[in-house]
Amino acid sequence: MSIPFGQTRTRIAARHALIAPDGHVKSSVPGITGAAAVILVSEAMGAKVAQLLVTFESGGRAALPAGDVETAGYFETGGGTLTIGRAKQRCGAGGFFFAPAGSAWSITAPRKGTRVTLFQKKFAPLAGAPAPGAVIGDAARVKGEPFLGDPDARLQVLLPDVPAFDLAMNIFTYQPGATLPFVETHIMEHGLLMLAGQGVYRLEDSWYPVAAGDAIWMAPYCPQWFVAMGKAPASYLYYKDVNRPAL
Ligand code: UGY
Ligand code: MN
Repeated sequence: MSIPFGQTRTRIAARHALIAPDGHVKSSVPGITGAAAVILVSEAMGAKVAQLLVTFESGGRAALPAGDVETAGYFETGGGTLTIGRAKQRCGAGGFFFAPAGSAWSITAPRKGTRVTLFQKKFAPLAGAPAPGAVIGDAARVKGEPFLGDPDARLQVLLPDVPAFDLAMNIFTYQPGATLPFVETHIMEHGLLMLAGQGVYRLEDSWYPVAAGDAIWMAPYCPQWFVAMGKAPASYLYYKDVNRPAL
């Protein structure tokens, strides 16, 4: 959509960012072909995580080599064949995966228009903990638990919350009017994609209207709060770094 007079809801601040879809620009990403890849969050804005939105054409592919980077991915729409090391599985919308550092992975034979979000970070090993294994799953099979006792704000934890994993990928779904129960301020960083619905996100001392398709970055200690608005539930996919010592 073209917006007159150079307006956008996008806002890039030092400690948080809101990236609205109207400003998306494709990047050439090594290993990703036949697809539009938009790097929504990266080290270039001060983040320690990268968040990519990849929209595949038919015949497109993503084939990433083994290295010190780990990847958590989520199929927002469409589907494709996911391979992580020796594991291979067809994923549809709602499919998710974790490819550990040291494992090559690929998405092949995607349906045209398949949208996949990738969160990538350098793996932080933990002495005494095993290396995390590959995960392939379906969000439809992960129960949403009430968040801090609120049945109208439900959290799906997609990856194992054990010391081996230094990142989490979750889906938060709010009924209209439901909120984060307080303004969170924490050491964990977030990358986030609005999947459905709309609401208002507080980031530091600014309040932003947000809707499906918007991406958000929250630096460590960025005060954050959300209220779902409108007549349909709002949900977002998000990343956070977890399970590592403070120093
Ligand atoms: O897991 C979280 O920190 C989550 N409650 N934060 C958020 O939704 N902004
Ligand atoms: Mn949080």
